[in-house]
Amino acid sequence: MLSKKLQDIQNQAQKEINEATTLEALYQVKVRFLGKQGELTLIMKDMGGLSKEERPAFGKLVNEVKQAVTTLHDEKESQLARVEMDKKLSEEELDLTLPGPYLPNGSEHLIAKVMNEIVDILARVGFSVRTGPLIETDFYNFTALNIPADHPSRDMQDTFYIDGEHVLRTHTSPIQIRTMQTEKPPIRILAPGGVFRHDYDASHSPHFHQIEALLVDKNVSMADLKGTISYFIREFFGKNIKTRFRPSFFPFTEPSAEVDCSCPLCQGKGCKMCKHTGWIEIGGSGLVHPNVFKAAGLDPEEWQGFAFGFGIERMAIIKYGVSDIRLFMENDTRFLEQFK
Ligand code: 2NL
Repeated sequence: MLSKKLQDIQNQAQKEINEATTLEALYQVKVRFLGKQGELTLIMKDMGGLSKEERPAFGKLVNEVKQAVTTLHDEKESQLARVEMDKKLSEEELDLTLPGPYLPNGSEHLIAKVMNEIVDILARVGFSVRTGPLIETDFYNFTALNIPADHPSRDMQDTFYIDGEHVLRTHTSPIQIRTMQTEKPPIRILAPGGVFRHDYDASHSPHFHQIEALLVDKNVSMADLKGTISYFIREFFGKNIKTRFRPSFFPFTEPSAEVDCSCPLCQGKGCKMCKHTGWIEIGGSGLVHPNVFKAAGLDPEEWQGFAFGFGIERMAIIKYGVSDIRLFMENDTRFLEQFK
């Protein structure tokens, strides 16, 4: 009786395994025959009607049937898995050429862009970049630059003092003093970077940017200075922009000259930006003062040099028509993205 039932279960299991067409259907068959409540599990508990002697042989038989059904199931399972995977591969398509999700890109800050433009132009005539600390000593920021003890730029009103000895650098000239101390002439360097002055209104920021150039060699004259700056202005603003030098005074240069360019906005005809003069002041320049050479450890009888300095914000405003210096520090992406 019981072995007839076992035979029926095996036949039924084999039939259902053969007929299963999906992995899900096959799984239901497995649960029904081989699961914890499955027919081949429960039949073991039906052995009560058998004698003690008959039980081991029947148990063995059940295990053989279980094994046979399991083998059959496993073969069918791997066959169905292959079929389903083939179906998936032929139906689903992954288009690797589709664009990815939109991620906004950052953009170079206009100050960095203008700095890089200036560096690139002067690199073509032999200048290379040096940098230095933002916190400087009184010596590098003032004394070595021939700025006297009672000079107004040393005043607490103009300079951020860290302590009696240290300041936030008010220009990038200290970089050049340090370079003259550590490198042998000839020297052709650019000193770009942030500088700090105690000054804040519509047209002044306490933190702004400068680039200075220094050349030290033998037989350097104002002609070299004028030629280099005129070349730079033509390359930076355009071939039609003229350069003009006006006598001036800086403690660290002698002679000194202010640098103007013909107004790139109105081509010199006169407009609001150049205050109807046709000219715009863009920086200062001069031949290195002998006292500066001495402070940096160079003999002014042996070496001459020229230096000049420009404000980056001012150059950017003139070239790109920026209306307000505060835009440079606000980091409003609507402003920044315009200079990609
Ligand atoms: C300006 C004026 C200038 C210099 C910077 C300099 C540096 C050394 C020696 C001599 Cl180490 N001079 N720098 C010279 C003349 C003018 O900048 O109006 N900048 C925005």
